[in-house]
Amino acid sequence: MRIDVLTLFPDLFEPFLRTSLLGAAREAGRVALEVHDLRQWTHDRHRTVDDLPYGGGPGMVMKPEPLVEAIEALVGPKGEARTARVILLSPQGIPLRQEGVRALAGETHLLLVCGRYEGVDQRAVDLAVDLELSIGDYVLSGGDVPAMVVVEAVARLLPGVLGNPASVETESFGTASLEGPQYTRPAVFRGHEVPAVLRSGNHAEIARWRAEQATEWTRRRRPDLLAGRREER
Ligand code: JCQ
Repeated sequence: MRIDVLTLFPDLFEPFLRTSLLGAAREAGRVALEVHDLRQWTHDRHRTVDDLPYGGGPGMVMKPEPLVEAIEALVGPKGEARTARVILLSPQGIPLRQEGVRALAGETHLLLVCGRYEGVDQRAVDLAVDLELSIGDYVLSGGDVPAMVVVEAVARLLPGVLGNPASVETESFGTASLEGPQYTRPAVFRGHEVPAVLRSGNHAEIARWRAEQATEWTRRRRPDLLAGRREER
């Protein structure tokens, strides 16, 4: 799989892409990741990427020309023939869930576009973007951190990227519920014991206890995840 990122802050991605999971995935040839500076596609002396909003209001809006030129240079014009999925990270996007991450991991090529300022000229979105995604109902100052979230969530599902693929199967949202509590040594820490069942060696009992805990945590903390309900909020 290939993932390109288009950003005003390419330096933000360097240490992230060198981290263990992604660094190893890249070296093993599981994923080709490239970061592109949007200012490469400006033509003026000041390398301008933003301008005042029509109709007034606070802040700035990203100009359409550098964005559309960059996207078309990297993956071609929007339409049937384009094989890459162009994704804008934005609070106005559709919420990203694990099922969406799985769908993205099945694509061959993603281009993640990182917006800044108050947003992107709508014509650039209409002309060049396939999909707007949100990583949650809060506002950040740019799409860079959301793009890293997408890269990490997708990359760890690619075949051969995780050392231990079983964890992909059993983890939360693979099962539509939260995981319960986890413990490691020591058996007693500051007077708090690890639940005896986990030290019993009875694997059927352990599996049953873990399933109960998972359901209980989900009911208490994320009732929206239960009963297969997926409500608008
Ligand atoms: C993504 N949840 C929050 C901020 C404008 C496209 O225009 C903008 C993009 C951003 C960055 O994204 C987020 C976000 N998911 O803040 C402002």
